Amino acid sequence: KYEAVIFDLDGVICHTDKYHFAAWKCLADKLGVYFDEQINNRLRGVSRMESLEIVLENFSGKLTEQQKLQYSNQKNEIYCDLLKNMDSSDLSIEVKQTLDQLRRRGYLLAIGSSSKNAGFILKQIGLENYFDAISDGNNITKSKPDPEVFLMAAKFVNKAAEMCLVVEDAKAGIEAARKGGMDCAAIGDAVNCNMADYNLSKFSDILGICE
Ligand code: B16
Ligand code: MG
Repeated sequence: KYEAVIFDLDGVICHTDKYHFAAWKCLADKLGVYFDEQINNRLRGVSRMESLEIVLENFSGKLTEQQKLQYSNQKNEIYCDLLKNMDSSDLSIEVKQTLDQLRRRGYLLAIGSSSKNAGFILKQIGLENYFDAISDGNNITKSKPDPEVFLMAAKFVNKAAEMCLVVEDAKAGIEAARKGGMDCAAIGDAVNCNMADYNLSKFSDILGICE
């Protein structure tokens, strides 16, 4: 049924949540804003600037656009420093073996991530040259739930939307896939929103869908 699989990166291929959390917490502490894991969960799949707006919901002061940009840059510097801790051990054997198996079965494999750091993360986990295409925060103007990032990924692998299966861990990502006319499989947190075509309890379950 499908010819390509488009994977979200953070929360699907690997887990950068704890680094996002640590970096936002650092910024929130500096601004004297309350921030916890629950708020961090709302940042999943959302762009950096939109994430900042969510972090600032508890901020009473007013910031100029330039200050917001400065703060989001500060967060990103802390985050990128933390990403240096990642290595090939952050890619699970299950994920790697499943990807290899999909490739053997003839599927094209792409990344569809909101992150502007996708290339760096893929390099850290040893997958920098692995995927047939990478669509990420650097080639889009609208972040998930807009379908742009997935439509670009489909374009990069030269497949129509109906031929692509999206794998996502965030509600914003499931919405994006649906708006783009793609079937989607939810994993992790996204299972709870009950909006996907398939719910995966583990990554290798994809092999049951893409036979
Ligand atoms: P950056 P994904 C998303 O990646 C993250 O889930 C989200 O928490 C983050 O704000 C966004 O990337 C932007 O990331 O600041 O690195 O550009 O899940 O779409 O792979
Ligand atoms: Mg994600």
